[in-house]
Amino acid sequence: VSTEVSAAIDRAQAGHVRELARLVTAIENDPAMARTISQELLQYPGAGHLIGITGPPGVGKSTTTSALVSALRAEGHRVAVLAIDPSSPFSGGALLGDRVRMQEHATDADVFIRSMAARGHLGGLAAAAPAVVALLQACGFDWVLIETVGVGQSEIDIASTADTTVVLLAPGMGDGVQAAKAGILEIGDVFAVNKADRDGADTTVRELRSMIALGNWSGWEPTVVSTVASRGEGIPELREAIAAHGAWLMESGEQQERRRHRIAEEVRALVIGQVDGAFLQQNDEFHRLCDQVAAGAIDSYAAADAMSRRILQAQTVVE
Ligand SMILES: Nc1nc2c(ncn2[C@@H]2O[C@H](COP(=O)(O)OP(=O)(O)O)[C@@H](O)[C@H]2O)c(=O)[nH]1
Ligand SMILES: [Mg+2]
Repeated sequence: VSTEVSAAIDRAQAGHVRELARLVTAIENDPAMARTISQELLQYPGAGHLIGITGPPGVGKSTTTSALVSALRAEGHRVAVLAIDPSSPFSGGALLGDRVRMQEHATDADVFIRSMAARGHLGGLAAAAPAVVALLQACGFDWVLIETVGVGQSEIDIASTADTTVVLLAPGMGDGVQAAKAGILEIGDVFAVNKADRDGADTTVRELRSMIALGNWSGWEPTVVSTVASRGEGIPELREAIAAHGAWLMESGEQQERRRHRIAEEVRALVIGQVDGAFLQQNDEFHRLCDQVAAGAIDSYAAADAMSRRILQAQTVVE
């Protein structure tokens, strides 16, 4: 298996797009393959810029992402886009819209666009996405943009483990106070108030800036830009803000910190996935213990202890 995977990675690195797509699918669906791919990728330590783009549905993430891709391509970079879709186990729906939004890049061999869902990966997206990023970086995409809908906590997590997290807001739908409530004020390195062609954009920008000014920032103080992504306006400023944050990451040593945080989140997700897998394997024992609790023979804590011991004793907890 390992030599096959190694050959597949070679082909993907040589620019074979369908092979790359197959490997991504394998990471999503096939735990054994994900494991082998991860081992093979050890020899290609990933390097590059990982940008998380998050915000509420409809705010313009895909449009902004597409515009950023154009800007990065103009600088000669190879760019991969991962659109994380937690809402549906199937591709389609909202992602169709994303595809339309990014169509202009469809024929560019130096742009790889892919949507992904957790599907069969026991560690969920939090484990699958970093593995895919490692693969993309090994295949020479020096910029990887991850678009996630900021609805569930796990999606915010994925975006916030990026090197630079860009949070998109739009006038009216996400003013400063709402942003603070939703907890996205803490995760943004750069805020883009998109749809600045609409009323209230200036107010949103002002509000965000004053909320940020109230914060006690020891390192990077988040920047706020305004954009009209659909017309490409403000994209150079957004690119500039991302570059400035990237420079700060390097100078401050925070780059390494973020990488460590990313690894910790990935490994944590893998462990949780392994425990979930062990649960599935020990399903009968699990229900037997629950029956005992129901019958009043043991209490829930004793059942949990017995289950934990069982899982830890199981020789292999994966696959
Ligand atoms: N008026 C206006 N519409 C925009 C702007 N940016 C994106 N849109 C539109 O907003 C809709 C949602 O955009 P999309 O990029 O799919 O949002 P996403 O769900 O966050 O990915 C689309 O119809 C876009 O054309 C903008 O700056 N101004
Ligand atoms: Mg989108």
